[in-house]
Amino acid sequence: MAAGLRAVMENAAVIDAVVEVRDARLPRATAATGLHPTLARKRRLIALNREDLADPAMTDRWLAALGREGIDAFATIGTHAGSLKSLRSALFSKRPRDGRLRVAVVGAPNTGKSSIINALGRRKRAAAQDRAGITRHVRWLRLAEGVDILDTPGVLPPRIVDEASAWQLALCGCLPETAYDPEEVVAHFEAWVRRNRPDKSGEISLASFARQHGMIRRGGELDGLNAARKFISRFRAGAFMRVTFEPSD
Ligand SMILES: Nc1nc2c(ncn2[C@@H]2O[C@H](COP(=O)(O)OP(=O)(O)OP(=O)(O)O)[C@@H](O)[C@H]2O)c(=O)[nH]1
Ligand SMILES: [Mg+2]
Repeated sequence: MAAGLRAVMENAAVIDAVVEVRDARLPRATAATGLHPTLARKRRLIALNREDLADPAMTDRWLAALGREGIDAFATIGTHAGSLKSLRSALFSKRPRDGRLRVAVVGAPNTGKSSIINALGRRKRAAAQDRAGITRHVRWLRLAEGVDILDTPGVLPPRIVDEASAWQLALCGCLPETAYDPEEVVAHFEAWVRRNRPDKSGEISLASFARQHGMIRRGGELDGLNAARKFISRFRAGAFMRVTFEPSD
């Protein structure tokens, strides 16, 4: 088990709340499953992170759907501390009057967990302290009086919920690079856009992307692999469109 998840699990008994970081474009496939049974019973707050890259109307629907389930959910941009204000206040409001609230962050790979911890902990980082009494090598960042956050997030495997999950997780950066073929991923995305976003299908073409970027081998053949890699990295930077692959209903 990865060190971060081990730290979270080992501290399960003293953790009061869990912030589950999901990718707002794939809120189902990046849901944290397989949580320690002790952690599964804790207060849960969900951050739909990378909301800047997701379809805003779909994010609103997700927030409403999670709200109907009684879950505190927030749309966040892990790299912008300002976007974490509501999440931060929700954590503070859960702080027990006579004690402290200890928070752990968990989520699928690359969903923005570390960014969120850093952004939440920024101002109080100097006050971070080791608590050898709880678990060695684990640091708690003091967010404010009474609220501490475990500085190592727990990484949980994403879920392949349907056939499309694998390429969508790959495209969004939640699978290791060795786990997918970039050209196949882009081909799936092109087909998805043709079906679901015909308005954009003219813009989403690996062949024209490769040509635009001069990714052509001697002999005129497209350098598909390198073009697909570059395309994926441009997608992740939000160059093409805001998109949510999984609807809330
Ligand atoms: N556009 C955008 N980028 C983000 C957001 N949050 C984080 N990032 C970027 O996404 C990348 C991954 O963020 P991390 O915070 O390292 O993600 P993580 O979940 O800790 O990743 P692992 O530890 O590898 O599982 C970084 O390049 C961040 O700058 C966001 O809300 N929007
Ligand atoms: Mg991290």
